[in-house]
Amino acid sequence: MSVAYLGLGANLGDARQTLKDAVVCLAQQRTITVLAKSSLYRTAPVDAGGDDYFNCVVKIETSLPARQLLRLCHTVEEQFGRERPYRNAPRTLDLDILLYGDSSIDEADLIVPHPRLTERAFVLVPLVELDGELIIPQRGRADAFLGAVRDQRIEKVATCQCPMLAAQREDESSAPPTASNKPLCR
Ligand code: A4P
Ligand code: MG
Repeated sequence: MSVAYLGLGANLGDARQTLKDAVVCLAQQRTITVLAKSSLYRTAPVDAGGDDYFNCVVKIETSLPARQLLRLCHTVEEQFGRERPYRNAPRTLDLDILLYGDSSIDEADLIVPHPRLTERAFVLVPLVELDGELIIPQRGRADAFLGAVRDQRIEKVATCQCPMLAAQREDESSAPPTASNKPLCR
């Protein structure tokens, strides 16, 4: 079994819902156990156009070798309607292998740790949320790179869009949540 971190991103269609569904899809794979999921973030496109992205990171345990995990990621992307008209095009779902144990892989179609991991707030912030002391092989602590990406816009958003949560936000300025109006979800 290996522990890996996957980055999820989307900015086409109902991107927020897609990320939630994609995490469920990953959790349903026999070869994957989802150990932890970061918050959901709304992020400005980096080196890309189109709408804002939604991004999150999941920590998984998997019986798959890295290459087979990449193949599974591509299969899941396809199931969510991923198309690749040009580089960094808006996408319904992108699944990247950020880290695979402490492996360093440098092959034509698989580079781990993900080569642009330390340059992107949309990856670093959720990674550090999951593990504040995370070490990136051959690069050191993940949180040491946060300062360099602080000008990239990233905002935590609620995973749940249920009416109860929306109502609570409207009420928050006037009355603090009570046991009766506190939502069960986050
Ligand atoms: N590939 C190599 N290594 C990996 C890896 N560790 N994980 C190869 C996944 N794939 C890897 O991937 C292109 C090729 O990378 C594949 O053939 C695969 O074998 P792709 O999924 O077609 O495209 P991609 O993931 O967009 O490519 P890339 O180069 O990884 O793009 P980036 O650098 O990840 O940028 N802004 C915001 N706010 N949020 C985003 O999610 N994403 C991008 C994509 C740009 N800007 C963004 C976001
Ligand atoms: Mg990708």
